[in-house]
Amino acid sequence: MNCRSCGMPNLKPILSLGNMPLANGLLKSPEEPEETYPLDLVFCPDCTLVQLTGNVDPDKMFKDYKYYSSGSKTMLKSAADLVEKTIASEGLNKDSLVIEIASNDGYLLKNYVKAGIPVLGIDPCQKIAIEAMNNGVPTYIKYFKLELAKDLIDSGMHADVIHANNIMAHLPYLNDVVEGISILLKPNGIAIIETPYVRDMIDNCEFDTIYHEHLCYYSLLALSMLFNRHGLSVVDVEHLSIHGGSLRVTVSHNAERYNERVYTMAASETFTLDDYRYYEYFGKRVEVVKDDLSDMLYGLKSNDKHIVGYAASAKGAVLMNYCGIGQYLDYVVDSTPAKQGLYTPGTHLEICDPSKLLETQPDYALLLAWNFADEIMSKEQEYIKRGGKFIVPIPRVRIV
Ligand code: DWN
Repeated sequence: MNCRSCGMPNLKPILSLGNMPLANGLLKSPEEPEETYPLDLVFCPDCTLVQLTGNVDPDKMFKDYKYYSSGSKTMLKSAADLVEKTIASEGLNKDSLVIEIASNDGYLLKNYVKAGIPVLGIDPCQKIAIEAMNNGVPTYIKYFKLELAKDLIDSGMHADVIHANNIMAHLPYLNDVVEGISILLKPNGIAIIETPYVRDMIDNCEFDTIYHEHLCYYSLLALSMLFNRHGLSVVDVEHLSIHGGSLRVTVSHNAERYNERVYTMAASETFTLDDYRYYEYFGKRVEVVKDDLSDMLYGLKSNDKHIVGYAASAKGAVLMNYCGIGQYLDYVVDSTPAKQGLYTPGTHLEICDPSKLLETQPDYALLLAWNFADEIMSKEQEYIKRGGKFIVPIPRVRIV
């Protein structure tokens, strides 16, 4: 296999998680047959892109997607703040156009609609796109590709702003999408890309964010080389805490918009994230988390404690399957109506409404969406008051 970004053939192994079911492949019944696929992470020494070796058919993962971005107040607030900042910085108005790739349920674009700014959402999942249209966000039910970008241009569209939140990691045809962004953007337009940051994944041992949807794991250097290849410059960068640590990069054809923060972060990545040795021992640290977590849950179960999973997240599926801890959990709770009544991939645990937590009052809740720990624990004060405790697995296993 060659690098997904630069095409070079020198990929080096980082970590193999073995054969895994699809992390969002929720089952209608525990008996439903499910496919597993290899999950192998490699590093490209030529462009520093960390990536998976194999591809799974995108339709299997995204056509019946059950992840609603509006499911988290943290996400909604982050999106609203970004829109407010962008309207001001770009001087957007009724003659502008904002496009979002993987616009989900309209969680971000609805803020532009409220401000009277024309938008277009693009998302391949019909059910979620209908939710967006009900939010007043016009949405094309398609995958964003170069071909679609050309059709939009032929119909007279050029974008002042393109948003791409948590999608750059998911693309098997990287260069095709970035070329589409490049031709669709106005000369002084900007694309704002948010994607989990590979430095946080490695430093905080966030191995559960490695799953088949996430084909690529970006450093600023890798993103810069990818966008430069298509005539776009990274002109600004922010390091966000969302989703366990993300980069928000701004790219433009107009390199004069350059912010010194880009140089500072790129310098901090040199001789670290561009060096294979930085990734070489990640696997060994993952084994420590795996052993600590399974030892802790085994010990609690041996003392007749009851433990449940909190959040039927994609990362939770990887954590439970890789650490072999599904056997210690009674069930999983999740606030997403579309997930309730289904079963977790690989571990086949029933997904229930969070109200079940107070009904059965388990001794422990393993936080499978640890990136939303504050939001979730603030919601479950009653469970905690009654003596319930949360186990947070990443970056190190601890009871809070
Ligand atoms: O890239 C992706 C990341 C950004 O989000 C997608 N591939 C899929 C998804 O991954 P994930 O499922 O690991 O993401 P989350 O956002 O950590 O999972 C949140 C889950 O937690 C949802 O199923 C909803 C649930 N939840 C809950 O039950 N109660 C979330 C909150 C905030 C809550 O209060």
